[in-house]
Amino acid sequence: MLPRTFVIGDIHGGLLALKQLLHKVGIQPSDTLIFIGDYVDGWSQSAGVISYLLQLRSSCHCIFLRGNHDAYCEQWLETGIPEANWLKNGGGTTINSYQQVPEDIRHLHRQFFRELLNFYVDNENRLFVHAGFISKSGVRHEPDYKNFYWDRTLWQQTLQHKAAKGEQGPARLGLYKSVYIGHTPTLNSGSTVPVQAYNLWNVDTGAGYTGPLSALEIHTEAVYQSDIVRWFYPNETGRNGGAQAAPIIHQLFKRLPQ
Ligand SMILES: [Mn+2]
Repeated sequence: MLPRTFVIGDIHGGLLALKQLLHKVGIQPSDTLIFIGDYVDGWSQSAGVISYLLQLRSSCHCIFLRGNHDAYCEQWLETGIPEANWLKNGGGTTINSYQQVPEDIRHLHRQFFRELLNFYVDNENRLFVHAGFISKSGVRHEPDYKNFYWDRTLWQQTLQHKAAKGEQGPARLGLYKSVYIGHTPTLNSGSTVPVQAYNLWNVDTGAGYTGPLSALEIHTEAVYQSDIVRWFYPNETGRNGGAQAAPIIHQLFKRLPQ
């Protein structure tokens, strides 16, 4: 089997779904896993997700990107002070998940968060970044590193180009062979599977809300998915009250026309 590289979407505390997904993938030591970020906030196992990811590094090659939720959690673990905006965005579930976590483990987690990458460019000029970037000259010229985990313009502009049937996406996409992001659930555009537009892939299939967790193998474009993550946590609401649950589950695994 050729070496495989998987991009894995936003996990948001859904450890049970992550374990199921990796079981379906059948991880080999020769595999590379690129995690797109947002490991925490949502389901009740955020701290457990981080401990699991730390262990996973001994099974295969792992690359961990930084999501906006991870940046909040990192700051809280470093200072003990949670940002108000974090608490409004699911931080409370993460803080709860750390209640029984002893200091020596927290120390390892701080190290994990510190070492997260804001972006990764592989040796074939593929870009992996949690949210996006705005610089016309590429990620190494980005005016504010927070854009890497907060930007929504790259995804929104790409969808606008697609809606207008443009031959190309935003010019900055052309700087890379392909670009992989998470951050904005594909559920928002009616899809429960990773969405490709031009050379941009969005692999956040809304695991924190009412979607599954997804892995995309970048050479074959094969998609692997967990079950709907909320099914693993029947007494929880995840990142919202599940208001979208009915219509989304109805169209489970239906791939939108490209
Ligand atoms: Mn995000």
